[in-house]
Amino acid sequence: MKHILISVTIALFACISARAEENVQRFEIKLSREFADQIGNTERFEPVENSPSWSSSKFTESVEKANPRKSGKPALTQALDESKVMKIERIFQHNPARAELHRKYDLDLFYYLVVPAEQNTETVLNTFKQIEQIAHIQEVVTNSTCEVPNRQQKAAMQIPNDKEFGKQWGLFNTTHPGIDIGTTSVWGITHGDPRVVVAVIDNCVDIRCEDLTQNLWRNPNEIPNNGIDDDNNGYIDDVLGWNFIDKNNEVGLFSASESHGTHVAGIIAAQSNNKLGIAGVAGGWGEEKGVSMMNFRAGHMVSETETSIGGGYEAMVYAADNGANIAQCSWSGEGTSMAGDNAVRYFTNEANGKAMKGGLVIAAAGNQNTSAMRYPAAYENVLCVTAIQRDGTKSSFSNYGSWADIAAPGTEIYSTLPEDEYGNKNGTSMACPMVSGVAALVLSAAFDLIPQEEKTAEWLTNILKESASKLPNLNESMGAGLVSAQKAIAMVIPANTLHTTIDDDGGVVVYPNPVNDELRITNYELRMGDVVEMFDMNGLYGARRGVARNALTCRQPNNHQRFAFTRRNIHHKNRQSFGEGCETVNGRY
Ligand SMILES: [Ca+2]
Ligand SMILES: [Ca+2]
Ligand SMILES: [Ca+2]
Repeated sequence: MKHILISVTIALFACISARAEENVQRFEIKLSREFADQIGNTERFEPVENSPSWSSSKFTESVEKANPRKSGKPALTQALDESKVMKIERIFQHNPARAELHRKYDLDLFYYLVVPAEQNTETVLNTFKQIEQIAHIQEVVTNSTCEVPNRQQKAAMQIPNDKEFGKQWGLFNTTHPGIDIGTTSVWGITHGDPRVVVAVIDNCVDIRCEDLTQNLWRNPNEIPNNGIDDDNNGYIDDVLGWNFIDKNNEVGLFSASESHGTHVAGIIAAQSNNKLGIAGVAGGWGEEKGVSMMNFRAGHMVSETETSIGGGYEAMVYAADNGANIAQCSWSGEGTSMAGDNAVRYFTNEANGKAMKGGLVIAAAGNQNTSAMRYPAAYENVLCVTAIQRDGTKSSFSNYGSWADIAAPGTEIYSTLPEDEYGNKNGTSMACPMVSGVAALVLSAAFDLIPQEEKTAEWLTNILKESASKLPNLNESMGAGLVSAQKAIAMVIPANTLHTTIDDDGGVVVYPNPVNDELRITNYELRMGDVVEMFDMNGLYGARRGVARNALTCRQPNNHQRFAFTRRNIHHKNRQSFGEGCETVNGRY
């Protein structure tokens, strides 16, 4: 029973809702199509005022019309009265602009049934299973964030400055080279495109954080604060996202202790290279914007160690309707929900962002150290993310199993916290946004390169899984391997689009780095002392690290020529001018 109570999310104020709804239990119901068409698009139903009965309520009057009362109450009215149902409320808000699509996925059929806690759960389930207008009923499943409580978090907080990047082993691992997601290898190609929208479906995000403000999504067709739903999407004044807990447009920080979403958001798109705090995986570069983050209040704290995501699937449908292509879900629950399953299919097929056809739901595997499936991660078409630690082994808490797709750093992950703080967190919650960030980088690199129709959830999933790095101490139950931005981007930008040019000093510039093990320059007239520069991890840190990182070797076409792989800042402002002599380079993987 406890897990039903804490999933409750509907009330005027979040802080009140957790308390006010402790005395209710909630069910997910799916109406029959015929009945739903009779009652129309109404968002919410309640019993007749000043009466405990549903007789003659708007919800039941259409039943009566269809099945005229012979004697006594119609069965549905009787069931509602017997179970003392307090409220019936749509799960997925009516969206006039996409109503037909919502109908195709049955999203208009799902409602919450709110019942007093003292009602017997089994009796309620059995009662409504007999009602012909109710096609499906189940208890509401609780989804909680996948963060492992970190008792030392406060001690780990540090005042941010540019040097904090050194703490982001997940992006650049100095103690175990190669056990990271390889973003530094690709930031010269893309650091995130603002046309790619990632929905950060989480408790809340401190949108005032200095390192986060630049990359926030804004609804381009909604005029703020005029009380009008300008873009006709069903939500009034939804400029920065939506609050599915309080049902209003207020997103942002609600309490400094609700730090989960802020930490997740920073991992994906904290502003990179701004001399401040941390770098996001797809957080732009200085004043160049990274991917756009759509924000929600989709959950709230229920105890110091538990945050319930009660509005996760509602936010997923909003994200699908308003331009997102990635649904980033660092939360999970142990049961399936029919409404949730439909929401996932809707996002996968119908998300209307421009970066791909449909979208990809990316979800945390959960932190129970078990192979028992968690959702949404275990739904079909959802990319399930497990967590590893700095040495390339499984994080002790990470779930695993045949349903796992890919691994990412999830232990001691440094990111943004509310009110411009920074600190470590642990969990598959932290691994998941690493993968969402890399997925967003892939979509950014592919935005103008590959037709939208070809870029499906399956396409993106295959790229991420096929390019993942196999780690010796990670077995298949953790997924295909460690997510690799470097190898994923290489699959999008094939070797024959490599560019070479001669820079001011006469060195040959190869861009991007095409090789894992060998670079062979075949028919290029090189001069004595020519320098080959690699735009890669070796480019950013080559001087310090040498070129051994990717086992990079060079076969010299002529003994008289000297090759060197030297340090060069990968973010080269003039890279657009590189374009000649592609055929002179053979990169081999
Ligand atoms: Ca709107
Ligand atoms: Ca408006
Ligand atoms: Ca930063």
